Parts: sequence; C-alpha cells; structure tokens
Amino acid sequence: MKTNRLLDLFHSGQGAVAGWMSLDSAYAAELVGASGFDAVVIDCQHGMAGHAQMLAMLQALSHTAAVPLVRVSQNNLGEINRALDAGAYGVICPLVNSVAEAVAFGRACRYPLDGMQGDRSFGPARGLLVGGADYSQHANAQMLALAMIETRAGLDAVEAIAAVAQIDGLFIGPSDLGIALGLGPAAAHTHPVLAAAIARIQQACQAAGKVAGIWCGSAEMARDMLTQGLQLVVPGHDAIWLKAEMARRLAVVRARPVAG
Ligand code: 3PY
Ligand code: MG
Repeated sequence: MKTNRLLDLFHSGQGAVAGWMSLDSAYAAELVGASGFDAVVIDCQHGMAGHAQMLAMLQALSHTAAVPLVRVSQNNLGEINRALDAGAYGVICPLVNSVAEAVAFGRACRYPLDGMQGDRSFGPARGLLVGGADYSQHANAQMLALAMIETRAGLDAVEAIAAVAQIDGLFIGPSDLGIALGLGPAAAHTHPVLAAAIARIQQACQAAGKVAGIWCGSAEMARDMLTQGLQLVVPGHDAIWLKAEMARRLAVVRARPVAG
C-alpha cells in the first residue's frame, strides 16, 4: 500500500506543514498541493466543499506529493467512512468533547481487523485505487485519526481523550477554544490562558505518545507552534490568502500617483 508520508515525518521527529482548503475547487486544491505542503486538508466543516467537490479535490491532490486529509463536518460514521473511501489518508474530527466521542470517532476510522476495535465498513472504492490492492491490510495503520480539542469539555478530558487507542492525535482549534476560554475567536496564541491550554494539550499528546497539531491564523503562529514542538501546523487557509493577496495587489495599483 502507498504509505502515509506524514507518519514518517512524525516518527522521524520532523514537523509537518499542511495547506487548508476552504474553497471547493479541485484546481485550487491541485495548486495548493503542488506548492510544497506536506499535506492538504479539505475542510468539509467550515469550508465550501460538499461530497462531490471533496472527491474531485482528492483526485486533484493525487497529482501532488501532499498527503490528502479531510476535516469532516461532524463526528459521524457515515461521513467519516465516505471521506476515507474516497481516498483521504486521514480525518480531522471537530468538537470532540469526551472519551466516548473520541472512541466513536477513532472506531469510525478503523476496520475491525487484527484485534483493532473498529466500526469502519468495508468498501474503500477509491482508497483501493490510490492506496493499492493490499489497502485492507494496512489502512488501519496508515489512516490518521485526529480529534479536535476546541471546547471546555474537550480540554477538561484531554488527557483521557489523548489516551484513546484508536486515535493518532489531537488537533487544536484555537478559535473555538478561545471562545470556550472566554477570550473570543481571535485571541493571540501568546495570550497566557490560550497558551496554557495549548501547552496542556501538547503535554497530553506527549504523555500518550500521540501527535499534536494545531490550526493557525498566520504563518508566524505556525512557525512558533512548530518551534514549540507541535507536529502538524496549518498557516491559515486558501480563501484568506487569496483575499489578502488580491487586496494587496489592488492597493498597490490604486496607490499610483494621480496624473495632473
Ligand atoms: C478553530 O480554530 O476552532 C478551528 O476549528 C480551526 O479551523
Ligand atoms: Mg473549530
């Protein structure tokens, strides 16, 4: 089976940087995937993509070296299975609040094979195409299951959630977590309350031998988080970059000297 390069990066102690797709465009996914990111996440929670666009984006990403991941809209067995069957090599699940929810999520990503407790139903239509004929034998080990910690309840249970066998790691949502901590959605990652929560989640992952990742609003935050030892960072998303760069160019053009 084609292996998951992110696992190699994590095992060798190197961090990974992922692109994040809010647009629902296969061409945009191909562009982001081709720009050197280790992985690209298709956001089906707050992004625009439905299942058909997600499939086309996964197909586009197959032309690139980026590992294709999907953030599903909710902790739902059917939706998680469809993302994996369509060729995602990992799933990020939002709003995981408890051990029970983490177990349900992790089980949705695993086949009940080789002693693993899982609920994934067999039918990896495109997974077989991109992964290879031996997909069923290796999928449990190759697919990443990352549970998002972004609520008060999730933070309170973070050590136990990190220890859930079926998940590979935790992924921090700083906007929702900032709201949960009374700081609002745009709190700086350097704010002592948010920084302490991030450190607690990171320590829970370290203690459980799991991966810690985080969504970041900027390249600077992503750099800081990687330096701090988080293993998967996302320096914002495509729609932010597109709007900011187009606005910057427009401002340059409009700032021309007025004739006369
Ligand atoms: C959050 O910051 O809450 C996220 O979910 C990032 O996408
Ligand atoms: Mg969130």
